[in-house]
Amino acid sequence: MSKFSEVFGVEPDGAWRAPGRVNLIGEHTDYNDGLVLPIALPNRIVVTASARSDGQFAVASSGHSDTIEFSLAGIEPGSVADWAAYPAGAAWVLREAGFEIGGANLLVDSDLPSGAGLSSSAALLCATAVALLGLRGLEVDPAEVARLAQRAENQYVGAPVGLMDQMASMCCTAGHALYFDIRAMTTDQIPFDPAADGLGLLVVDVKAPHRHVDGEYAARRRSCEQAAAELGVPALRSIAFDQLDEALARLSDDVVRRRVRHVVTEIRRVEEAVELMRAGRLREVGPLFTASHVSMRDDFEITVPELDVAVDAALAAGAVGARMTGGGFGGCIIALVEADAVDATLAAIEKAFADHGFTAPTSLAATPSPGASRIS
Ligand code: GAF
Repeated sequence: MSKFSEVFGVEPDGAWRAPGRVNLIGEHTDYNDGLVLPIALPNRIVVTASARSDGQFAVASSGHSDTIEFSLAGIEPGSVADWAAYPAGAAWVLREAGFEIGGANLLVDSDLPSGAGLSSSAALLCATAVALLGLRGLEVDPAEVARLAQRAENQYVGAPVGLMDQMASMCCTAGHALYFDIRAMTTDQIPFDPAADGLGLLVVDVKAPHRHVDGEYAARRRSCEQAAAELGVPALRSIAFDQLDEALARLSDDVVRRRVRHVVTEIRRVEEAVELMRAGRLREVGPLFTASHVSMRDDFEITVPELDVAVDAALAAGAVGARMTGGGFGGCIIALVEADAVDATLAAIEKAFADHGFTAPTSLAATPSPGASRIS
């Protein structure tokens, strides 16, 4: 008997998957109307589901023993807590947007580490949303599903995140990075094949405990909004790179000035990275990764010692570039390394962690993978 029929006493109608992501470059730029360049990971969340006609939801997970139940009519922000808030948030946002989703039995399964900054929250929201829509045969544009998932995370879960992670989970394609311009709401698929340049992309989970993540993320976002208001622009994207010095001179607070410098230079780095990748010069993207990390360490102040030690160790071992990826305060680093140096670079990071007395890091395969889809 399948796990699904064991838990719910019926056979599933289908299964849907949505992946996690690593962002190649463009951090904390999404909520500033900027540019991002994520790839989707092979690691994903799968939601197996059957439709119900009674307007009730039952949600179970292979990682948790309880089955959580709620009714479609009764879901309001705050009504379902803990991990089940994500599937409930997806049902809530679809109901709010007017989709007839009825009820459902949902079984969540994941090989995406949570708390590693690989966007497991967005993947769970997206996987649930595509499952609930798919059960009813409702066709919705992937970018629209991403926006709905972001709205659920902002308004139901209460996390003030931008739109990068949901777009990565919905819109990435195999073998490509997703160049997403948030202001224009346009996407472009940029071929990403490090092996073709004799390189490898190493992703390392530094296993750092997340420290004050939510509060710090919201504080960075507020600083950026405050700076945009002071500068009289709708978002920091409106400050062109060649206007940066003039804009900085108009800001009174040194911390806010550094936050702005990160965002404006980071958006420029995304443009430069994409130009280089389009020209087949991936190796030259490495120094942009490293400059991005320095900017996040010194100006945006979102790194932790484990992230800095991992980046420094990768660079000392010969990586062509390395940076933390995601929201910061823990999570993962990425390093662009010679293809035959992947293992040696990981070993150098492991040794540096042992020397510092840090928890041993783990690594992940980062093959650029497709966005959300039905799998059965
Ligand atoms: C987190 C958020 F969810 C994203 O929206 C983005 O801001 C990212 O941090 C930083 O680039 O993953």
